[in-house]
Amino acid sequence: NTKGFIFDLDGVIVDTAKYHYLSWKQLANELGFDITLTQNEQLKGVSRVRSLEIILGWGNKTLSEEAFEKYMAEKNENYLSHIAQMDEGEILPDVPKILNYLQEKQQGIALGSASKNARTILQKVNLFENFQAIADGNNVSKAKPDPEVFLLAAKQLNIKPSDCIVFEDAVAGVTAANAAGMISIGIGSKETLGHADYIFNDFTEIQTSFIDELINR
Ligand code: B16
Ligand code: MG
Repeated sequence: NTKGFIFDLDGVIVDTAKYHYLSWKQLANELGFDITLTQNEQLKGVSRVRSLEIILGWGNKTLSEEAFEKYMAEKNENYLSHIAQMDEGEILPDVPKILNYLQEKQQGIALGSASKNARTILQKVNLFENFQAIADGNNVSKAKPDPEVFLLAAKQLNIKPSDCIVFEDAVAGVTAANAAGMISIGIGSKETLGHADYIFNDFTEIQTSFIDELINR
């Protein structure tokens, strides 16, 4: 029995949301306003372009196309300077345990992330080799909640969508997984991820017996 297990990156494998926040905050400050951690929640799983659009809305700012591109590049440069400092210590608890278990059980393992920096981050935390397929912000045109990124991951694994399971921390990500016809597993709180098929606070709550159930269903 081979299933496809698709992992979101930010908020599931590593907590890069804090670095995205620092970089967006700096940019907002340059433009003369601030953004809060609560506002940052709304940027999770959202593409870089869409994030800047949302932030500009909060600050009541409009930018020329040229300035928009400049700020996007500047944000990413700043973000990459944080990423450069990352190592294996930033992998979220029990993620390696689950990845190793899936590998042992010869399951398909893929990444389904909105980030264009996904490969770099996986390499930094030394998990690149654990993934058979990577669908990320570089190979999709429609962002989550569109299911494109997860459907692409399934295709790369050569496993049909109904045999795939998605781990997601973002509202838009769970919606995307559901729209793809996959089993959705929310990593986070019941309040925000109530539309997921299963919800856990983090991977320490996921038993290997549960993984077995998913494999054999
Ligand atoms: P980048 P995920 C998403 O990653 C982040 O949650 C979101 O905050 C970010 O804007 C997006 O990636 C794009 O990232 O600027 O690196 O291309 O959760 O889908 O893994
Ligand atoms: Mg995420």
